[in-house]
Amino acid sequence: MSETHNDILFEIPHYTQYKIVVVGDAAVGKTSLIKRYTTNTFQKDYISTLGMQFSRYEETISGIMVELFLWDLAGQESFATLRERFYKGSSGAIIVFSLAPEEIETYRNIDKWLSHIKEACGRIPIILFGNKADLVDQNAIASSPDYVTSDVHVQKFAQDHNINEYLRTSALTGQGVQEGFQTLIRKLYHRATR
Ligand code: G3D
Ligand code: MG
Repeated sequence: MSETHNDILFEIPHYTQYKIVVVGDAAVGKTSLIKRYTTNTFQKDYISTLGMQFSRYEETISGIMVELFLWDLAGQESFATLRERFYKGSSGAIIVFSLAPEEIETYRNIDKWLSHIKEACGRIPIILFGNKADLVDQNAIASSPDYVTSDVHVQKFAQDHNINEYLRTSALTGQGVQEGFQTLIRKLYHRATR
């Protein structure tokens, strides 16, 4: 019986490190999304963040060892000095807004977050999360153009603003969270190795 030994010719996994900033208005779910991604649990009673916080997280994606530093802010982003420190060295960004109808202004404020990112980091990959998708009729926003945050409008907005991708997410159910973060990480990796 012959056996091939190809299985021992594995490639040593590449190691890489990224800082990712997660931005968006207060209470859209930034901290919950980071928690969901890094621990896969939704904690209702998370310890609220003061100033900036970051989580360090390691994982292997497609054979690549990735060390992630996920940063988010707790409402004091108006201080320019803090902002500079917060954004410094970011490889990529996630902008979060809330799909909840009463939080529609969080969608209108994306422009502000985009300009902060551009100012501090230039052009880096950006993914847009429409969070709290569990609170809306997703069939309606996916199929009908009648809502401000209908997929068709948000996707157009994303395209017009050089945002790489838009996903509906929920930190509560986990919908889109894994996919969203990993889409960004893959984008960063391919960008770095091009
Ligand atoms: P922030 O870090 O952007 O400020 P948080 O936001 O993660 O602190 O979340 C703000 C509130 O929204 C929290 O509620 C949290 O439980 C809730 N939340 C976050 N993500 C989701 C989601 O996907 N779906 C739903 N239904 N709620 C979400 P509380 O009541 O603790 O203030
Ligand atoms: Mg927070």
